[in-house]
Amino acid sequence: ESIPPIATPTHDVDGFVRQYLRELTYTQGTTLERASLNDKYLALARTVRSYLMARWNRTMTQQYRKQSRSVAYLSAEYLLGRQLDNALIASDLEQIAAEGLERLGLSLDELREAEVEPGLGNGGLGRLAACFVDSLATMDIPAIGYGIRYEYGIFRQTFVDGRQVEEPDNWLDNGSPWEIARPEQEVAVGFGGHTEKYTDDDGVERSRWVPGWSVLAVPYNYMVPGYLNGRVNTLRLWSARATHAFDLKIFNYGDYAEAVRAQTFAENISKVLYPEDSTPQGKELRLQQQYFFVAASLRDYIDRVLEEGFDLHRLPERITFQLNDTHPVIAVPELMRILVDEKGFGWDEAWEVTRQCFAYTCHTLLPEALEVWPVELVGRLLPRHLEIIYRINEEFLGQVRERSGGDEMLVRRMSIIAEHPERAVRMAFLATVGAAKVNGVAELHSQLLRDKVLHDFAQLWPEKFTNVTNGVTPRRFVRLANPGLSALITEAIGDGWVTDLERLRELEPLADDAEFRRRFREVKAANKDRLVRLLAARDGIEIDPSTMLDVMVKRLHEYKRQMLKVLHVVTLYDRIRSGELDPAQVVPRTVVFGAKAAPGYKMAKEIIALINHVGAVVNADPVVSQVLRVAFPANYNVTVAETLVPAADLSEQISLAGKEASGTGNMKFALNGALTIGTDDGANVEIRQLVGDEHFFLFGLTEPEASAIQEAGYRPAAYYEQNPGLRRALDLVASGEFSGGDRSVFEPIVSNLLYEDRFMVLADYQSYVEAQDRVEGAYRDEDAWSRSAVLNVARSGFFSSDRSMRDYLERIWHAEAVPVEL
Ligand code: 26V
Repeated sequence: ESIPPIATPTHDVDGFVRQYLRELTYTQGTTLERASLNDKYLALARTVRSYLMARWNRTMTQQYRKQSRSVAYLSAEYLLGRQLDNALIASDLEQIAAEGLERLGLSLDELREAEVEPGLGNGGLGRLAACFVDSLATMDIPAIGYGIRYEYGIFRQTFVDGRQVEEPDNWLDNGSPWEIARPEQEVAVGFGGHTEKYTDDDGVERSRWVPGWSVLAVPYNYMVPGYLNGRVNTLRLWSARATHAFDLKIFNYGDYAEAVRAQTFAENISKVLYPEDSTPQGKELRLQQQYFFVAASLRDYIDRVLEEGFDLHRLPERITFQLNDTHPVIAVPELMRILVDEKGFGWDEAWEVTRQCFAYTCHTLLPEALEVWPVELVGRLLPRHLEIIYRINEEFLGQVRERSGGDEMLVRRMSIIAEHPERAVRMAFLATVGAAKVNGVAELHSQLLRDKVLHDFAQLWPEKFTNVTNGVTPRRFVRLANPGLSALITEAIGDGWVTDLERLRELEPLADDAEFRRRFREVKAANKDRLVRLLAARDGIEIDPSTMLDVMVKRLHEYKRQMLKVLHVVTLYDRIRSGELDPAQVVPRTVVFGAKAAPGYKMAKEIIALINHVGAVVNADPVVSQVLRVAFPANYNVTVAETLVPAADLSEQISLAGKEASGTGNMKFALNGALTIGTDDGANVEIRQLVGDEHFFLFGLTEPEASAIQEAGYRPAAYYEQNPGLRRALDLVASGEFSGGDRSVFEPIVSNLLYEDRFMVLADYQSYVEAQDRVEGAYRDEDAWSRSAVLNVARSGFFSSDRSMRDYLERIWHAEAVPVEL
């Protein structure tokens, strides 16, 4: 007898209400009268999830049946943002949910606010991974994301006396309706122990690893719904559990405390996201995390294809493992170990397969951000992997010697093992050797990788290197974040742009339509009002929506140069106070900062304190505050970005040229009609090329100019001595003006700028201030400004992550869309 399929709830208000009450009653176990806000939110999340469940099941069944070529994205970070809103638009339920809830006396907007976003990433790299999985699902590409289910995501930031204080992010505390645990699919991951040689039954010498301890990796599946299509891909995040042997054996000996200690030790592995992008090395737990999720993911994927009877010699025909930076690079020796030690492959055939299965994306240019792991640590934690890395290196360096006629300097430079300051594995080199393709994340970045960071490798294998410029998902960052602009665009050109963002070009003629510009300004004004309400309710910050909104949001790093923005604010303050500027002549502006500093990054934390202190003085000044205010809401995250970005007039992208690999915030702002003030860095270069010089405020040194000055010997104090405006601004900071008269508070910042200034803030100061003066002039002509803003929107379609995915598919993955019927 066949069992009738369980029907998805009907796609109408009645069906929605019925399902909602079912969830509230039977899953949440409560009633409308008694339900807490969290109960109501959880029932809503599960209701929306139930509409997507059939798609998810169909996607998985089909993937199993068709065995299509697919992509596995390996990333230690996914900065997902709230799930409910995205699930609502993907399933076309926004309207129905709003009406259904209203019928029950509930408010969709209120329930949305109850969701704590999963902040399983630090910044751009993690958010990029989230955009990519969204695009893959929307484009019907068979893909799986693998990562770590951190129990605590990126810390919650608060300010005490203007200084950053970190609080734990308990995002799982109120329940997690978006995940499904699959404990029966757990896999064991070994660590430590030793390796041994033995002779197998055929008389062949082999090696094997005997781990000293192990932990279990339990998978949790998250839905990744495509936008209005039938596909729901999977994001599979691993959580660490102690093996049963681990705790029980000790427990049975009667040592309860020791049993708990062992359990805690094992489970620490997925406890917390590392926010320490200031010190990438030296964290043993971090290497454990990396191997933990990579080993579980490879095992998971390989077991699945083996179940089909698939021949692992053909693995590259089925899959590309995309390495999101070096964090998952230990996958290269892990796949070698599986093939050689476990599956009996010969070394050469295993290497052939491995090399073709991986591709590597590099996300940085800063030398100190390139991961290296001490050989001592790798040998202790992963002894077999270290042997394999040595052999990979040996064979690779043999090739280098042969090709270079024994150039030993070159051999040392290219070695996967660094000798100084300690013996360490250079993960970016291992990735480059082990991958079929290596890409940077914007044109300039990819070029600098070829010319500088990985120059020797690009000489050896020019065809291996390629570029894929980053992108952002238009679903979350336009359709969802900016409903007003979305409606205006759709009214003008139809709704095809949401999945085909180049169609925004059709808006170009409307930039010359006065009525369209007026409506565009209306949308911007409404978005500012929305931001005013958010900041008032969330932070008790008051801002004036009639002012120019000048926004700098991103992680706090010296190379991103929040300091330059502060010096501009101080300069405006000084010019107005000294009478040089008549406040009546100044375009009123609100400068908004959002930034978290790595907890151990001292200078970054000092800069946060400075921003807050300068803000307090500026905002308290009766004259200056008429035209200049600073707002620094704490705990900037994806949710805040969704309200902040659509409200912005001016986007600050002011890193020192050659330091920001790409940036992705820059793209979000342009797509939402902010104009950019920026350097010739990262994807700014491509944004400016596309929107046109007249609609972009360029300033600062170019990368070659900055490099040349550095090589000639950069002396920041010279700029201070020669530039009166700069001198006054820095003197003001040094004088204690912003620290209650205490000159010692910001002395380290001032000294650093005068005597080191690694990121050339002083060299770019004058150019920046002049560009800001141009911004003022331009903003005074409201109508011309909106014309530029509309053109920014119309010409930024290139920055859709759908386009990034097409580039990866063409240049690296070679997978095809496999539609899943709705
Ligand atoms: C940066 C730094 C800078 C200070 C010293 C230590 C350190 C360590 C790591 C990093 C960045 C790590 C990789 C990363 O997050 N890259 C970002 O990736 C984004 C997505 O491709 C890209 O848009 C950003 O430009 C890039 O910084």
